[in-house]
Amino acid sequence: MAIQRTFSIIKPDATRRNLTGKINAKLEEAGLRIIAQKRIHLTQAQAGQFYAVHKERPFFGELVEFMASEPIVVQVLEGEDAIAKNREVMGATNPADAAEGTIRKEFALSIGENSIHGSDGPDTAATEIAFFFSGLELVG
Ligand code: DAT
Ligand code: MG
Repeated sequence: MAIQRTFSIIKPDATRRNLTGKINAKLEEAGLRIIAQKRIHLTQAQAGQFYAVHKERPFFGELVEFMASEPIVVQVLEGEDAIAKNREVMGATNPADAAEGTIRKEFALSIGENSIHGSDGPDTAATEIAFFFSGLELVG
């Protein structure tokens, strides 16, 4: 597997509880390098655009409201097989199903307030990185 880049968000439930450092430590321990990172506060319109793929789902309104509720930390992670590796260290969407040692198992509050986002494939990784970062901000 080649070196890949993926996109990650530390979500409002985690920034609110001051968990950015603990989550970053787990990402780094998994072998991922944080090559870009910034703290931003999305508007509901921006959150809706980012999660547009879920707009028909019953939880969409709740998701958008949550993601715009408080600041988030957006990141680009780089490493061997980074997309799958990041999904593994994140754990299952629902923390009740997440494996021991994963970020969601340790920190998530619920299926909605689940502490972290990670791209689910190469195409979404590229689109999501470009949504938040310019090429100049990516320092590999
Ligand atoms: P993931 O974030 O693991 O890729 P997803 O892409 O299916 O999961 O959903 C995006 C986010 O939407 C997820 O992190 C939390 C929220 N979500 C998903 N399913 C939900 C549900 N059944 N109820 C409430 N929120 C949900
Ligand atoms: Mg997803």
